[in-house]
Amino acid sequence: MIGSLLYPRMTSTRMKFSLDGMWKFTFDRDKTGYDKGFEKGLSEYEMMPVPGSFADMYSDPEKKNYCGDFWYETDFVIPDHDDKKVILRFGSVTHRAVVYINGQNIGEHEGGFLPFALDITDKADIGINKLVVKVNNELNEETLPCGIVKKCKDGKLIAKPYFDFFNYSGIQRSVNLLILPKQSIEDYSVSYELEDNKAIVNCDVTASKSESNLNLTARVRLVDENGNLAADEELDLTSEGTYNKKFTVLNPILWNVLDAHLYTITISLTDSDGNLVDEYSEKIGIRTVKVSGTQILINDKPVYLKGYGKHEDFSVLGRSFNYSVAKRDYECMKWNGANSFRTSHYPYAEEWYQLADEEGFLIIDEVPAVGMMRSTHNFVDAGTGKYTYFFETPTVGTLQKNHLMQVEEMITRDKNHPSVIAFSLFNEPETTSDQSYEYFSKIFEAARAIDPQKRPLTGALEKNSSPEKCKCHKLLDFISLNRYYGWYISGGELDEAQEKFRDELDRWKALDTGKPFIMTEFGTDTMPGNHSLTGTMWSEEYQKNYYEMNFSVIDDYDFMQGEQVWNFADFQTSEGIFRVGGNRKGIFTRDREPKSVAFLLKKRWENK
Ligand code: CKU
Repeated sequence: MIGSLLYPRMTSTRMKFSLDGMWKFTFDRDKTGYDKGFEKGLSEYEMMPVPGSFADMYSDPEKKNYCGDFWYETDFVIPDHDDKKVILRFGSVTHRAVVYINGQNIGEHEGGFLPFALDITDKADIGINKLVVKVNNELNEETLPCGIVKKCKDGKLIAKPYFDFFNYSGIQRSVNLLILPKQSIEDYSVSYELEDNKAIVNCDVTASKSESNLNLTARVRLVDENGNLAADEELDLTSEGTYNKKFTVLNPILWNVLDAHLYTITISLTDSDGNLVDEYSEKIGIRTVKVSGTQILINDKPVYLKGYGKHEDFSVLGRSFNYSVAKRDYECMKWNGANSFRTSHYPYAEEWYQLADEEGFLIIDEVPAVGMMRSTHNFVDAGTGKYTYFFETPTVGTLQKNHLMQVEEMITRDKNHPSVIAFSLFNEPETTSDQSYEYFSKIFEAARAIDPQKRPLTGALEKNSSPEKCKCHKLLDFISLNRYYGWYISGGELDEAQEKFRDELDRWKALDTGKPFIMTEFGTDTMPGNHSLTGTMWSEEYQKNYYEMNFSVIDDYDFMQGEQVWNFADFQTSEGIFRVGGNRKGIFTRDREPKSVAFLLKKRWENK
């Protein structure tokens, strides 16, 4: 059971203290941390920012590429808090954490891109406490994302990801201390149906249980962006601690694509004397998402997705969240007429979704199920027909458990964001075996059951997942294709590439899936400033020619309902002969300046 994943917020009943700052930090190369009593406090350390990705702090490659155990420590203060409970909430720790307070193990978490909250009420003292976190960033075939670790002769570990982004790790998102009422709001969800001039809102609330077991009343209040009260309803108790109400909002101001309108929702719990016990407030948007035939509908109107596959990636910051970078990214995306992005290849920091809610951006929210093909160069191998029997491995059951857990955590965390219009449950696994179908049908079934809004589910398919061989596309509500015709396939030969691309789309058409398709990846590595009148590969001209060709194909198929180019910006990867200072498929450079193709996209997207 996962604890409350509600975003940490102050309200009249809740206090929040940030633990961000410089923490003590040390690597633990020989894994002797416990022998040295590190869980009680670090005897050797340097200072490290939290949040932060340690890799980009260093000049020493051994430290930058460090793989294994490492430790963080900070002191924090718990103020006097009467009869309240104390929660420690990590935005994410990559890839796994064991947490100690004053030397005592208080909890663990697997997975590097989702939050976890630990109740430390009885495990910490009022006054100063010592918090130690043992982190590990190793990858294997049972973790999300997948990879392996190479052990060198001297015992050094090197991460070998089965994915194409740098294995940034550490405490990469904020850490907060929360002081909450003993009986508190654990979770809530909202879903919508639209009828003429009204929205039916279905609201569920879960309250935590406590020994006192007070008989609480739950209420929900909606206030629109102009400050008008749109609903004020008491919920019905459905079982101990769970409440529900379906109510109507008349003349709702709908949240829409690039036209965001938000309501403030306030959930409250009161006792039998009418005293406020807990209150939680945030912004939501009323809108529906459906797939109908080959169209994706927002508020029953078709939408064409224009935008990007992204990464959380920036120089020095690595994968840690920064408001200024996020603001800049939205400005770049709006500048060239994008309306959407996919959180390739993991759930991003929660603030990305809050900004999208405010901007009217559409997000395909992806779980970190990437690298489900046994290859450290699967971006190259994918096009070749190479097959690695990934889902035929006996340990796949453990991977599946992890996968299910992270799907549950992601949907629980992100379900109320109007910007989240779909969940992507995988990126480019091997999908041609019966085993892969069996594996993924469970994942899709679970996701469908968890999401209160029953949003469309998808997954990004690579080239081997052809219309003839892919066993998993039937699980998807819309089909997402990652295709590199003109780069990994027929690179430099755009005529041949075009033929092959058209041939594949014709074969999908012949299959008559009846579903919408979107391109979730297509692109070319491009060195900014590298120009070529003959349009050779890696030049800015080639990137433009490539996209022009791809667009001419996409435009000929009605079932194509979106295009998300790869990638928004250049990003850091593992080093290798295929990468020049990282992946260069950005439409923008890593410092967010446009390559020439950005203007081509602007022209197209502003008119599409
Ligand atoms: C991208 C088989 C293609 C995989 N796709 C995944 C993505 O993470 C990579 O960065 C390809 C690329 O640029 O190669």
